[in-house]
Amino acid sequence: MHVVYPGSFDPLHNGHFDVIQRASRHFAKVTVAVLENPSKRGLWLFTPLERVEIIRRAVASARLANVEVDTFNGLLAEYMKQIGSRVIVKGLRAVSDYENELQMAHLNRQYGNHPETFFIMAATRWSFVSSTMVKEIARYGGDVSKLVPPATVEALREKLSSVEK
Ligand code: COD
Repeated sequence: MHVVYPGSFDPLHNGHFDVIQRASRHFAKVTVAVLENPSKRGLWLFTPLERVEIIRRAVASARLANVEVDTFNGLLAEYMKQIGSRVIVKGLRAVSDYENELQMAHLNRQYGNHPETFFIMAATRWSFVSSTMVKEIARYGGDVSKLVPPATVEALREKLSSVEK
């Protein structure tokens, strides 16, 4: 089965990467789909291509041969139809994620090729990690190397040093 794991991934952290690795063990093909649309939460730190590059590097280091990375614009369900996948994979951290994810799962089924959503429970050790917190810690000079793959550490270092210049 070909599944799609969509998200902002700004940037990739260990919670995301754990879901990618676990999905790759259970499904024949996993497409990690990076959202290009501007977010309601404001501007991205990384461009879509930079986010894709970070994920590609992490996937290559872990030798996940059945994982590919792509970008998408607009409605996820329409993108699913375009690439011919009917299953969305999402990570679920806590009850706080549930309501929003339930709403998205129901709405996604009404568009495109009516994709189903499968949930993977976040690993306990990563359930508290979010891209927002990773960016905040890194901006204040904190060490995020235990929370994100090495590709993200390097990208954050480069991006934040260029922002400071
Ligand atoms: N552990 C495990 N999983 C995690 C963790 C963690 N610590 N943190 C996040 N996740 C999961 C999230 O639950 C999500 O499934 C995925 O990882 C990506 O997370 P983010 O934060 O990078 O991405 P989101 O949640 O901002 O992505 C939202 C989408 C891009 C999926 C959504 O906005 C979307 O589909 N947009 C397209 C427009 C559309 O179709 N809208 C209508 C939807 S009904």
